[in-house]
Amino acid sequence: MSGTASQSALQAAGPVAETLLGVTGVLVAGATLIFVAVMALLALAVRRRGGTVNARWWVLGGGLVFPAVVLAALFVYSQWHKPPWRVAPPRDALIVGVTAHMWWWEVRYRDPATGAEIVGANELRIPAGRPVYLGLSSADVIHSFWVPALAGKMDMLPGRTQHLQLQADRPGTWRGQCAEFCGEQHARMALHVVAEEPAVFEAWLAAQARTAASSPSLSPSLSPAIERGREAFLAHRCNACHTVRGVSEESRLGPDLTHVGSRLYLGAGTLANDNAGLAQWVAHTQQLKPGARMPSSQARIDEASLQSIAAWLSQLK
Ligand code: HEC
Ligand SMILES: [Cu+2]
Repeated sequence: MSGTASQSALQAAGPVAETLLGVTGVLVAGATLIFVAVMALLALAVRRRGGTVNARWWVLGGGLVFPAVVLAALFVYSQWHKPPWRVAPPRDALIVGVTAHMWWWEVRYRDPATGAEIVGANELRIPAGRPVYLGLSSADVIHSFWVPALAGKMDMLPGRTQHLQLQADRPGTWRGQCAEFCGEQHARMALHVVAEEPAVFEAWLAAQARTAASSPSLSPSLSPAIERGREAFLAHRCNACHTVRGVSEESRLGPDLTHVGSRLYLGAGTLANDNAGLAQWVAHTQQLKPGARMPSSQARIDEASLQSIAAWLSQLK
């Protein structure tokens, strides 16, 4: 799937992005027309020999009346075609909270059944065809939310909640990227939006609401190798920064790992999520994403424990 997720505002995949694309088209076409007209007048003026022009008419007409008319028309047009920037969410919208961290995204849903919070990271799953209303904030510096194919751009500010509406018309995967320089790993702060048929999305959300599938009370039949992974995770204090619901106390310094195995990528788009990727990430965090706020474990954790941690994490679907 990597590499196929579009990150282009020119391939709009939902009504909000289509509106923005339409406005952009009108602005670019208008600016091109005016530019060509001015260049044509310039060419005429350069070639012209002698004669007089009514300077007053040109200055008033071209410098005042024309821009005033064009800008007024554009103002009315852009107000008419504004994306939905409302304070309250539309009635049928799915509401999701997204908090930016240096350099990853925390994503929060409400369990429709219980009202409990469901926390994920770096991936926004949404139902196709339904508006999604985002509450955007930051845990540290200023970041910016931008998934060009689905919506406009919105800054994410510490201590403040901003809103953005987005919608995908069809199932698919799109890539987004932090759009405000936020430090060393700003470039490796990608977010993937996965839109699914509403029924598939509901089933996914219900699965995310459950605690870790490998909680011993839920599945006593874990293979010993995977069970060792859970023990090593706790023994090496990974839970000081990571929540795995049903396994350890809550901590929000790093991404929630309760269902880490169900995500496409690790480290906010840094590498594909599979068994090998997980082992690599945990061993060589600082080589893969220098400065990321997680230590490399290569020197502290023996190879067998690393492999079992990776095996345990990857089956947390
Ligand atoms: C000091 C806090 C801290 C500790 C300790 C820590 N991590 Fe992390 N971890 C983080 C942060 C922060 C990130 C996000 C890094 C980024 O993408 O910039 C992260 C990311 C991850 C990810 C990728 C999650 C995703 O969805 O992208 C995995 C998997 C992970 N850590 C596993 C572990 C394991 C296993 C251990 C123990 C060996 C561990 N971590 C110890 C802070 C920590
Ligand atoms: Cu950034």
